[in-house]
Amino acid sequence: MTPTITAFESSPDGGQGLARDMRVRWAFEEVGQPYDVRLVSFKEMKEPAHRALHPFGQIPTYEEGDLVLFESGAIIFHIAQHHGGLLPDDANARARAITWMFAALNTVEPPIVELEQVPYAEHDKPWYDERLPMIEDRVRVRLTELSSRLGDADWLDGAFSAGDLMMVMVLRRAEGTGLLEEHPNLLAYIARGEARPAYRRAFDAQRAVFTGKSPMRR
Ligand SMILES: N[C@@H](CCC(=O)N[C@@H](CS)C(=O)NCC(=O)O)C(=O)O
Repeated sequence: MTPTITAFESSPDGGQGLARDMRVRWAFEEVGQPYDVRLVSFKEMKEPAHRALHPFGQIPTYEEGDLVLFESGAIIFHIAQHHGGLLPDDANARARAITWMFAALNTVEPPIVELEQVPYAEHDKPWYDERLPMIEDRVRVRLTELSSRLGDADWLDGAFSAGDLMMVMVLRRAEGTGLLEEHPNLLAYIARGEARPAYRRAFDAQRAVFTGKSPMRR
């Protein structure tokens, strides 16, 4: 059965691959699993029919037969568990790759998302000028730590895994802040991820939604 995911009908980033369906699309492309996409408007995301799939009224969701999932991490983990190519066979290496998925989502992504949100949500608040550099520093610390661990390796733990897929996607959200530029190895890491044919196919498919060329538009 072909799984169906949900994605923005109209994305705030205009199709730059930042909306979180991009991660799921990339995972599908890496493992060679075809998928369908149902586009949802912001209004539809908050309506009961979508909330039945996603309690927080967000994208992406995943439907396959009776199974409904939300949270990009859970969806990618599910895809990786059921297909070869995203998690190593060796049990310990597999556990470490899963650890990197969690690290991307729980440790690296939160300060980056905060840095994204503060400028538009709090720019008119009296604390803004003090708070912004504090959040930048939090991101800087995480990037420095990650950069130090990555060193001159291609990927975080041996071969490319779902952990790298998630980390590259999370780091991409920091593009434009100037903070990634402090770590040439992280820039090269992101570029390696973006150069993967599966990434390109996923990016082009998401972008096509916004250029009106998507065959999957509904
Ligand atoms: N932790 C969730 C975050 C999902 C999320 O923030 N989705 C965004 C799009 S990238 C969304 O639906 N935003 C609209 C909203 O929250 O109203 C995941 O990883 O799937």
